[in-house]
Amino acid sequence: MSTTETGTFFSAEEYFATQPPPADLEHDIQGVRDFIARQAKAGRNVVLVTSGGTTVPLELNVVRFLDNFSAGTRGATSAEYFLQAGYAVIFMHRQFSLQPFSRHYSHSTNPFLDFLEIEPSRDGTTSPPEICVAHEKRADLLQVLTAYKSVHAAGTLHTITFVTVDDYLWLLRAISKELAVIGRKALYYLAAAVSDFFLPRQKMSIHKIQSGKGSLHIEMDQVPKILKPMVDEWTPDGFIVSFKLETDGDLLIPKARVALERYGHQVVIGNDLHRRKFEVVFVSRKPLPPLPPGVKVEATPTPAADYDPENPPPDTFVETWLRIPIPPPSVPHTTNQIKEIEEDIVAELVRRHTQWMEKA
Ligand code: PAZ
Repeated sequence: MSTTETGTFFSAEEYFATQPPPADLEHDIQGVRDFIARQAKAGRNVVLVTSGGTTVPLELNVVRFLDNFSAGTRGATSAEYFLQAGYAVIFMHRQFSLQPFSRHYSHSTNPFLDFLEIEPSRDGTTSPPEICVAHEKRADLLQVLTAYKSVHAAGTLHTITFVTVDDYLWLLRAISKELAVIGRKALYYLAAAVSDFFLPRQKMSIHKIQSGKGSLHIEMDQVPKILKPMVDEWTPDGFIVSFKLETDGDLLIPKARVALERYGHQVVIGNDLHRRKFEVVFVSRKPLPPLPPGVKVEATPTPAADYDPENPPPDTFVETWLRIPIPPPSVPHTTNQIKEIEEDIVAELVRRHTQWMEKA
């Protein structure tokens, strides 16, 4: 652990040595292990989709916590498209955030009860009234229900939940290590909004923080950058896609490049908070030119002495923008007929992952 003028920095190792795991970790991971074994036997690729926001509790007996805006739309929607593409999905999501299939009937945008109608009993007296699905809702519901039932029958979706940033990090490490057994067939789609700051257990108040002493000052530490050990140690052969959210669009590409350079994973998908449903940018390293026949690379080349990873040369990277038309406000977003950008994101990733496996 290093303490500087700007705060305390935990390495991933120090973090896991000092912050306790979630109580059900062993049990949850056994479920994941069994799921992966079944999918490996069936020869399927497996994607870990993380989705929704993490919380940062402020007290051990937690009353208050820091949260973020993510509803889990990106993750839940993408999971459906991965399933459609033949992947098995481990869906690791914030408790009570959106989930594949049921997301179409979220209580706030498309309440389930609005789908149902009461039909008076047919003979008018003896039998109770019947419940049926409103006629205009049937086509959409049938489509969602058919996909949902077939995924259940195939056993290709495994769901696991987190609440705090601690839960998230412990689960991510454990699942990555499990998925490492299928090597390049594992894809990681890290769409969850993970807090950059946390309050270590050792600094937390046991009981509810009391008011009456004026303003509240809490100093949080930085969450360790876990992509580095994920790439280097936990799952070195996996195809790892991280997301970067910014509110200043000009920062998207530079920050994505720095992340790729620092952590060495395969793709960063940049998205602007207000445009994320219609526009994303894929940032990746340019493929290296093919080596002459017979030449082998023995080790990763050492970077030049003046190389600054915080400021990598721009010609190392390639950016691909994906855009879909913005639907007019008159179109209700509760119908399945609207184009979702996740369809194109997933199609592009499946293409890249397939190439990556073929190269092996
Ligand atoms: O959950 P949602 O669909 O509302 O939002 C998705 C998102 C913006 C959280 C995701 O696309 C993303 O960028 N996740 C990473 C956020 C980050 O930079 O930590």
